[in-house]
Amino acid sequence: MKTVLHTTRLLLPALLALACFTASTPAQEVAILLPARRTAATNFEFTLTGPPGINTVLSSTNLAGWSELANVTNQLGSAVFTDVEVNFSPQKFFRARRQSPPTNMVFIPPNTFTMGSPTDELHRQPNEGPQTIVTLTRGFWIGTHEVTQGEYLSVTGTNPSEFPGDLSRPVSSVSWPDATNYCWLLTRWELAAGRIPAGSEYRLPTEAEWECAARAGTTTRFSFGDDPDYASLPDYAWQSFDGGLTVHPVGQKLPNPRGLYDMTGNVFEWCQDWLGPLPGGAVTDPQGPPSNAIGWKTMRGGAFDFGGSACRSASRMFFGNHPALTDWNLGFRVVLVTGPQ
Ligand SMILES: [Ca+2]
Repeated sequence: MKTVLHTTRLLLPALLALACFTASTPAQEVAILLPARRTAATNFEFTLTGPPGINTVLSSTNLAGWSELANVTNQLGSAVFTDVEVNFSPQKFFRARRQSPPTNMVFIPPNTFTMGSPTDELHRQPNEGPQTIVTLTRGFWIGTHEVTQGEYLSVTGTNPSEFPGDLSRPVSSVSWPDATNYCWLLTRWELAAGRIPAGSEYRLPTEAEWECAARAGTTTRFSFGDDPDYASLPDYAWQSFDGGLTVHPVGQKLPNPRGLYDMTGNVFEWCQDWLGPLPGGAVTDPQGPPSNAIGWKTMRGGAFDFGGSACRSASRMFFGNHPALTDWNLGFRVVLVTGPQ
């Protein structure tokens, strides 16, 4: 956990807010609080700048005791937060503490991308359309790798994989409830250890988040191009051309442009959403349909025992969410999000 950069003092004589720096201590270059403008009788607004990540803003009335005021996700280099109770104290001090970046995760900033495949994409399936313009308004962290057997074992105390031995291989044979339970346990663990701020949550990616991360800004069949003859695919994905009938240690193939490994191949990855048609048009922060009549959840990315078509960024597969339904080629990766700002 990093330390404070700047402390801002706020004086409120006769309800006139005045902000000024009183202590500038750039001990570690992580985040800067910039004063500030009054937005209402009780509100005062700050801008936080620095690298993307999660910051905890703390406040104090005496520089001795500090309390957490808000968690702010700095998504694009700066973020704004507002203290709505600033008038309740004759003076108030603020500082920002950047949470240590999660290990083995990559930050995906808010963005707009096209989900699904065009009708002329080679080996396209009908459920990949209509193409939908998706805007994700919040950034999120996503695992660099699929969750490994070692990680799963350390959190749950079990390893259901049908391929025991090397714990650096992705866990599979996990049901959708197993995967979401892992996320819940990991969240509790990391909160208790103080490694993520209050309001943060590990969970499965939505389908839109998964495809956004997999595409990494590309519109081709794969993040490395269209690869019509699948000649380049073995450089990026364990799949039926060279996957054998087993899972492989994570991170051995080339990553996508976001630095994410095995987004194509190795094991399929559970998503949060129920299966349903893509909505088409333009949508914001889609979560999928509210339910699925026969309990299908979506999974993405292809697997060691599937052909290259299933490894395409737009390819959509599905599997039942019953606790007894598992498959040796089906695992997951996690995302980390913070609470409302
Ligand atoms: Ca995968």
